[in-house]
Amino acid sequence: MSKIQEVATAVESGKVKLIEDLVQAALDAGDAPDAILNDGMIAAMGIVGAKFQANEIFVPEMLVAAKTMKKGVEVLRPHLAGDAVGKHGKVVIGTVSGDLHDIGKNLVALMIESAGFEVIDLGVDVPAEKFVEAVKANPTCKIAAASALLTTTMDSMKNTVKALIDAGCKNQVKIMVGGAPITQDFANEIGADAYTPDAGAAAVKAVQLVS
Ligand code: B1M
Repeated sequence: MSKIQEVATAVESGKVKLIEDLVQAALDAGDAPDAILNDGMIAAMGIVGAKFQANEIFVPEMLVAAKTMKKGVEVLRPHLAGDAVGKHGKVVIGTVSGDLHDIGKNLVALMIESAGFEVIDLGVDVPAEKFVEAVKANPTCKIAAASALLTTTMDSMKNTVKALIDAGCKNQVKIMVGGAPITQDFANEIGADAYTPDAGAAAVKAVQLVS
C-alpha cells in the first residue's frame, strides 16, 4: 500500500492516533503535500460521505474521520503555507449560519493565507451580521468568503451575501462563495463576485480579485 493510501485509509477509518505519523511518513517518502491532501485525505472524506449516505456509518464515525483529517492537515500546514502573510490585505472567512462543517473552510483559509492574505476566521455557524461586522471592523479587508456544505444552509449563504450587499460592503470587499452544494449559477443568482470549487482555486481567485 502506498503511503498516501495509508493516509487515506487512516482518515476513512478514523485512526486519530496514527495519522500524524502516517502523514509525516508520506512526506518523508517524498510524496507531494498537495497529493497527500487531495489524493489521501480529501478523497477519504469523499468515501466517508458516501458511506454515511448509504447508512454504512453514522455521525460519530464522520466526526472521528473529521478529527483525524484535521490532525493530518496540521502536519501538512507548514508545507502548504507560504511566507508572505498579509501582503494582499485581509480576508474574512466563515461557514454560514446553521452549518458546522469546517474542514473545507479551513483548507480555503490555509490556501488563501499561503497566497499572501491575512485571514480572519470567524469559525462555523456564523450569522450574516457577524460577516458584516467583521468586514466593517477591518478596513483593509478586501474579501469576504463564505462556505456552506449543506443544501439546507444554501439559504444562509444567500442571506449572508444579501446582508453584505445591503450593508454597502460591496464598496469595500469582493464576496467569494464555495462548498459542495454551491455552483457558479447559484453564486450568480445570489450576487456573489466569485465561486470556486476547491481551496486551491479559491486562493488563485482571491489574488485575481484584488489585483
Ligand atoms: Co456532514 N454532511 N453532516 N458532517 N459531512 C456532508 C456534507 C454530506 C454530503 C454527507 C452525505 O450525506 N453524503 C451531508 C450533506 C447532504 C446535503 O446537504 N446535501 C451531510 C449531513 C447530512 C450532515 C448532518 C445533517 C448529519 C446529521 O446530523 N444527520 C450534520 C449537519 C450538522 C450541521 O452542520 N448543522 C452533519 C455533521 C457532520 C459532522 C459534524 C459529523 C462532520 C463535520 C466535522 C467538521 O467539519 N468539523 C461531517 C462530515 C465530516 C461530512 C463529510 C463526510 C465530509 C465533509 C468534509 O470535510 N469534506 C461530508 C461528505 C462529503 O463531503 N463528501 C458531509 C472534506 C472537505 C475538504 O471538503 O468541505 O467539500 P469540503 O470543501 C471543499 C470544497 O467544497 C471547497 O474547497 C474544499 C476542498 O478544497 N470549499 C470551498 C469549501 N468551502 C469553500 C469556500 C470557498 C471555495 C471553496 O470560497 C469561499
